[in-house]
Amino acid sequence: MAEGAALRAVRGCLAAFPREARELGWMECVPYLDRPPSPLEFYREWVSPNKPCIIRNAIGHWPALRKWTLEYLREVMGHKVVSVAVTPNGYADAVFHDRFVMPEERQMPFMDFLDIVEKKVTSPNVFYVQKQCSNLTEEFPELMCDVQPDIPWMSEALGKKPDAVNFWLGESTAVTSLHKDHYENLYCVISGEKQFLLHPPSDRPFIPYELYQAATYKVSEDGSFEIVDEKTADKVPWIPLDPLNPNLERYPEYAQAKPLQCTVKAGEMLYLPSLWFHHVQQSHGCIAVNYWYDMEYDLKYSYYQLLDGLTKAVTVL
Ligand SMILES: O=C(O)CCC(=O)C(=O)O
Repeated sequence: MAEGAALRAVRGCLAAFPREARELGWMECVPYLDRPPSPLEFYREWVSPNKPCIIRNAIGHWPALRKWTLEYLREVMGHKVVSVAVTPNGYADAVFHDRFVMPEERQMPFMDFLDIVEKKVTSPNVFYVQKQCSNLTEEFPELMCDVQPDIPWMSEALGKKPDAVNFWLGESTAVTSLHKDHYENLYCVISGEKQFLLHPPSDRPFIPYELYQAATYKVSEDGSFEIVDEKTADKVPWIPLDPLNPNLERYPEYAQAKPLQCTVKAGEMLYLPSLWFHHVQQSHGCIAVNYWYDMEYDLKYSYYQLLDGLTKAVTVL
């Protein structure tokens, strides 16, 4: 076969793949479970087939559900200095013009952050406690007694403990841009609600990535933000597309992708499987805790790497 025909054949296979994968296991919406499953059942029905679900009555016994008001958090944590992501537009870790821009990571007393969330103080900027890297255990250890250090049935199902337990609290204007990672993610909403837009890993051929110079927002003397390039030579691959308002002229393939959308309410837990693309928004002052369990680097991972590699190869050719 001539090279051009071979390339067309590979492109055809990649374009057909998301639909074929969907036909095998598509869900119109994210299903609900009424209670936490047994470890074996959870592994068999959800982790192994890499399917999301929302689990009710899994965290109803956590004191956090009753205790964690902004007032309570102020009382327990107010004087502590914590890391807060600050941006001019609500997008931390996202593409802005021709850069991949990370937030200013500001160290500030938690009570100053709460003043902004509660609108006691106004700021033109957007603030989000979203440090990840286990910020709940590292920066908010006083709150650990109100939740659990791990989710026992998940730890048993996977045969390991979570790599990170994260605390999330922010303004409604703070948005997490579309991305994916290698965690089996149990996302628990304590108060307010989170809106997720999800794509299965099989949608990869329709999801654009581009390479960007890494940069960070820095506040200047006059309070305005500048974007300062990182010194690293490596460019960052990131998704430039806003799935809520996709530029289909620039990324026409995305029109064929079919996102799932769901809202996770207080007391509910979303199982967000590894390698799923996710875009996240929240109600103002929403409080959440999530558990990142590292995925198994098994055949599923290798197949995804192949899909990713082929998609990149036909995009640059
Ligand atoms: O809650 C968020 O804003 C983002 C969560 C997320 O992207 C993650 O846990 O991987």
